[in-house]
Amino acid sequence: MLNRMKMLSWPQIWIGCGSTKVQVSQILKYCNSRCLGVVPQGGNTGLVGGSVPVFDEVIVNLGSMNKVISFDEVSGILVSEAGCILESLVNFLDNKGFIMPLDLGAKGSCQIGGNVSTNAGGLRLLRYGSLHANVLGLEAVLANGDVLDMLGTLRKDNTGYDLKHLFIGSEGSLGIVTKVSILTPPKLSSVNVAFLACTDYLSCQKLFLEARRKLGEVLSAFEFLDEQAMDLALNHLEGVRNPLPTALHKFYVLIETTGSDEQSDKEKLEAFLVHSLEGGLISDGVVAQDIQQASSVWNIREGLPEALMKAGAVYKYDLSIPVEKIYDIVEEMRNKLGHSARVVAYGHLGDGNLHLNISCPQYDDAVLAQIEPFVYEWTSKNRGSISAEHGLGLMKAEKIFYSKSPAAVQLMASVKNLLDPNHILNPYKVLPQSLSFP
Ligand code: FAD
Ligand code: 2HG
Ligand code: ZN
Repeated sequence: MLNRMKMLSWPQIWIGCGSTKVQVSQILKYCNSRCLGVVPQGGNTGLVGGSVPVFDEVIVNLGSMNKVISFDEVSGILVSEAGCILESLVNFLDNKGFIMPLDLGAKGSCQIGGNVSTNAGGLRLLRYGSLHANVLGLEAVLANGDVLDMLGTLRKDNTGYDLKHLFIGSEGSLGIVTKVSILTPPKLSSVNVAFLACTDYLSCQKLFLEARRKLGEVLSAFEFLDEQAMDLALNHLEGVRNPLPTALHKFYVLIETTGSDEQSDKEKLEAFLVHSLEGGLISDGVVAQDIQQASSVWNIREGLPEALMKAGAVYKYDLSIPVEKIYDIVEEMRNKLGHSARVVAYGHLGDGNLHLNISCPQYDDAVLAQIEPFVYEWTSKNRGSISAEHGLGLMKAEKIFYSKSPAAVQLMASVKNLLDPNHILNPYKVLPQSLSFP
């Protein structure tokens, strides 16, 4: 179906300064008329190979479409071009007294268009919800070059099907997102970060329940890492030190609260910590005393993907699992693999999202055969998702049936066919090649 171009290197189109949807439209019209594959690309930080070409597709990078279009200081609604780097939007909003509703370790490189296209989760989803809740509108260019203006800025609009949701999380397979309108929360003055140790996973789980009960509306993040993850951070990240250095604990939990009343937020957190210590849920802990200490605690958690990359080869899994079962798969995997690989677990415990990483000195088919399909079958059997927040991209496209029914996948294929009948947009990604397209 696709025309292969005889090229020695990938054709890349950097949407240049002052570029517009019209140029994106012209590129897609041209490629569509010649059945040339196109890879939409943002900051290229995706973890499933969605933003990289497989053969000779044209790369359309949105990096230079990086302007803020408008910001409403009353409603907190931000409208920007898709190529804005997440961190630059964070800085823009900081000056206005607002924050982005999402935050992730890749914020210095990823783009808001990439975030929307992957429906990125990250470190604040627990508090502010997913991008399906915060994106109010978007503009997308379809495969045939048509510009679809859905750039609404309304919180409520029930007129017909809400088509923007098709583009949130479809990983560039249905259109190129060129503009985004997003609801941003006000920046609150009191932020507290605690780093705690637990002796077993059940305590982490109970601690989460207690945190929801006792910290209520101020709870803004609940992240966890295990002993192996901490060990990796200490060995591979520069300038990282253990805030609880007396011993290596089995589990660590990072809790952040964000509120508007410094004294009452602090008191709430302290009461929660005393209660958790007395109840035996935590065995040790510290509360960051200033912004430097808070960011050094966050650096441990956010630095884990980098620590893994430095440690050698890594097999990465991003699983949604009911919170009470999250650590079962980690232990089963450790039993299976023995000493042949290192099983490292961390993630957004508050969202039921485990990042299961299996680290080895080099890639090894024998190790992989022990991991897959076991990890997918286990997740499917426990009604989890084989991709909680990273998407399917190229690496997981064939695994979709572990999490979606054949009927649902077939309907996805029909939608793809309708919007991109020549299948030029991000070929080989998201949907399995085995699929029969109507
Ligand atoms: P890219 O990697 O360039 O692209 C990702 C996908 O979106 C591709 O399929 C691409 O074709 C498509 N795409 C990009 N831009 C557009 C566009 N304008 N229109 C249409 N399609 C487009 N992810 C999380 O969910 N939570 C995390 O906490 C998190 N932390 C991370 C930490 C690190 C250190 C790293 C390296 C990655 C992390 N990620 C995380 C993964 C990644 O950063 C996110 O998926 C991010 O949203 C990708 O944005 P990007 O601009 O880099 O997109
Ligand atoms: C995170 O939460 C990212 O740090 C990356 O989603 C997860 O490295 C990973 O597996
Ligand atoms: Zn994550």
